[in-house]
Amino acid sequence: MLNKDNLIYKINNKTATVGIVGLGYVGLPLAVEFAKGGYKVLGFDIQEKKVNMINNGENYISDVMNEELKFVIENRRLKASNEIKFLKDTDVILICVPTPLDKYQQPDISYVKESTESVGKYLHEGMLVILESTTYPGTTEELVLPTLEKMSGLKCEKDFYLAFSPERVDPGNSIYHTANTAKVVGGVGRNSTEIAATLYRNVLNSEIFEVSTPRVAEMEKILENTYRNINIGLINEMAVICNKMNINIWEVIEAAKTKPYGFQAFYPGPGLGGHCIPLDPYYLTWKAREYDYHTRLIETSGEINNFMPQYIVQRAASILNKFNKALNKANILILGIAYKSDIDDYRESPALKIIENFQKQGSEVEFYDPYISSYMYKGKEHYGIKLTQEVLRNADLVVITTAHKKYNYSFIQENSIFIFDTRNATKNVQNKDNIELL
Ligand code: SAJ
Repeated sequence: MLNKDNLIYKINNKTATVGIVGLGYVGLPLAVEFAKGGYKVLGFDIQEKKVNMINNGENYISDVMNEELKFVIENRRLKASNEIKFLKDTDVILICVPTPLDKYQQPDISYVKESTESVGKYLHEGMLVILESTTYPGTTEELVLPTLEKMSGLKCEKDFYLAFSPERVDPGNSIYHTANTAKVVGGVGRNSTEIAATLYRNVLNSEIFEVSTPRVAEMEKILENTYRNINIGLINEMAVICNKMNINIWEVIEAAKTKPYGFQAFYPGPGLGGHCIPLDPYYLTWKAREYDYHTRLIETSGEINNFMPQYIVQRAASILNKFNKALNKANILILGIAYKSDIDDYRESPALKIIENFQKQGSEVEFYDPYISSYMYKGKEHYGIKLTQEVLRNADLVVITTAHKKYNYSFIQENSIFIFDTRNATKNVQNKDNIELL
């Protein structure tokens, strides 16, 4: 077991060089953690702009502390490159590339495939490879393993080691981050699991939970995010029903939360954003077809969540009706582009679809988001405006789509004709006469 003992030795005495492929919201925090933990880290990203920013100590991920990035760069613990050949100087490689869906809601596994092929080119004896990207159960053993063996001529579990360990980055979460969130690890064999677990135990101060195979680890990640997707779909459906029955869904949730067991609160909203929750379940839907199984619950939840942006505009239309106004030519002010509060990420944000739906009805739409001054949507750049008393007073309807803490909700309430609050963001505002909740 020379390779295994040798690699464990290098991991434990921190002489192993760690390679991170993909320096996004998962890869960069991981690179900084390993560098802080005393490892030499080589980060790879295809985007030269990111590579240059990192090497200049310029941070672009809000979950990474600026001074920590500067420290590891200045102390030469971390170096970024867009030259994949640097992988030959590594002992451990973590693949943290995107796993999006294509326009048919089918998994786009091309980033995983391409990065695996790049790793295969430089794979040498005694290396450990870990895939962290959320993906369908079976990816590691059916795609990554054969590609690495074929390209290198090496044998897994003998010459090199391979595991899957799902990332658990919750963008904007001030309590849980890379270093203190439990990590699940599933190796292709006992040796791979042991080595991968040893690696994470050397740098994270959280539980490292070992499972028997990569597909268990792949499936548990899909379960985590499908659980959220389904429960958000449920609460969105409850919100629609409660509105019809003139029941305040937000009060219902607060009441349900008094149950100390067996209930976790989810909240309705304008739709499902982000690059994980709306997408990951469809990796399972796609794979399940291979087993002649149709994931009805996932698809139904998706239909409900995808309906919400349209529903928001329907509700806005009925509010405007009360003022004898139509959507057509109405001035609509959207507060919030980000897919969730207090972050600057608008991937899959429902606000983008809501704006498009309003515009299709002839509304004049402006937006203000303290974190996002402009956004790209369907090839066009959309620019926000400054939030002033005049802008608020000119809006026939203000729609709160993201509950950023930075908004001054009293100022907004005092200066708006009417507000449709899809996030219960105005819960602490005293005067609610001109506010309607989702
Ligand atoms: N949302 C609701 N109601 C809720 C919760 C969320 O409408 O009760 C919406 C949010 O506004 C947002 C979307 O769902 O548009 C997704 O929000 P999220 O916080 O569930 O998802 P992400 O993508 O920001 O981060 C998640 C992580 N979130 C949490 O665990 C709280 C976690 O599921 C994963 O670690 C991460 O995605 C990932 O990378 O999979």
